[in-house]
Amino acid sequence: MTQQERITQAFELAKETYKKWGVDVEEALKKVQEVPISLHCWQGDDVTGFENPDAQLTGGIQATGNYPGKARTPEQLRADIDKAMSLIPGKLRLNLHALYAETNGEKVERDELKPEHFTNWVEWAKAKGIGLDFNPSCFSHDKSSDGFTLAHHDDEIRNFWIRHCIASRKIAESFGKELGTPAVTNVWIPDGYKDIPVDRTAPRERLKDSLDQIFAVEIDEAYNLDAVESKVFGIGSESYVVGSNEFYMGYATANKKLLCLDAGHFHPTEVISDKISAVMQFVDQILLHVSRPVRWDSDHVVILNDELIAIAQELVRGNYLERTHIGLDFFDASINRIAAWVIGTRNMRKALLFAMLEPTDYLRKLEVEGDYTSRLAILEEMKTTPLSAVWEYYLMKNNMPAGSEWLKEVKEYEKEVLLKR
Ligand code: RNT
Ligand code: ZN
Repeated sequence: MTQQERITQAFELAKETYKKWGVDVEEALKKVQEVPISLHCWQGDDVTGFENPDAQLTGGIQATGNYPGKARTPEQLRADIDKAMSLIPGKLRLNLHALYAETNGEKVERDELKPEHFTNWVEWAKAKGIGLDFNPSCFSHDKSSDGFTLAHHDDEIRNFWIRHCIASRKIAESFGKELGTPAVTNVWIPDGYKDIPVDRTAPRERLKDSLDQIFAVEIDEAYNLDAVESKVFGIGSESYVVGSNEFYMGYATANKKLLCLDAGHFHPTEVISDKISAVMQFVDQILLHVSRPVRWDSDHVVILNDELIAIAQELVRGNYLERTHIGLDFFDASINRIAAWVIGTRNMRKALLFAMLEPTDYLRKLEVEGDYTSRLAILEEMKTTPLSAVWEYYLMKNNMPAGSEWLKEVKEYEKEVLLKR
């Protein structure tokens, strides 16, 4: 039996199994293919960017490990992303940070960045037919060295970061215009205190004012959508973070902005899967930073664990996919970086497929009837349905190597390209 025959046969059997549950597999495959997932460029170089190759990553985030072969030039990074994307099925976007500007060796301050510094990225995205998303980079910079940016007490510094965020929104607007799909621009800042502050109010007042100024510059939502990302703590800001959940929840609701939920930005037993349906009552759209915190906001590669599945289930069951922008946010420097992208992004897509292969209406009916016994039994049953047979077939339809064969390609690329850097 050829591999193709084996995969097709297993798929046909799986289809029968799902049919018994009233699930239309073909429909799920069509739907899952179209959900955009925004790949984060920063997994490729440990959040270094091209502004200063020797810059220290600051802002309370950390990429640990020194696996060889990280991308050091825009060309290398794009080649690595190309490689990763060639192994990830379904619709993708790329999420860029301002740090990834190309300035031809010229020093351009962050508040002076312009769309022209991203021309190569736009041309690259155009050629691939994908959209771009964006982030102002409010860290790894002299003017953020005391841990404050948009909430800084010094107006000169605060204004610098305000100008950077406005410049970033304009760059994102140009992406939207050029690529025909709005860019999501996400504002995340590290501002906070290591130890217990005396004044929790003033920094929050300043942050609110900064955001008001940033968003006062009108940009058509057809080109750019603004998101704000909260956090509970960072390394060096353990006691107080200005942009907390309550702060941004309030801000996004009051100002009709997108709320970004990062899986690693809450207390360790809190999960974002439970927050989706809550915040969706008050904001039109959300951005997700799908990540995997291990004991802290460690940004491990996303695996197919309970929380990832729960996130996907919430999006599918709640019919929230149209109002959700799925972005990834992890950076592991201890393993092959391309493999990290492939594993994490495939898992996000696989979780969505899993959620789409669920007999949700039936489960809902059991729930309403109060038959929680059957609800639990069937949810457990679904965990061992032949998802992998459907997944393999899906990969084949996308002309991608089956099973873990993609790994051979990545190892080959490592030998031929990464290790020669
Ligand atoms: C930091 C935030 C933020 C960053 C990226 C690089 O805790 O999660 O989203 O990870 O912008
Ligand atoms: Zn994040």
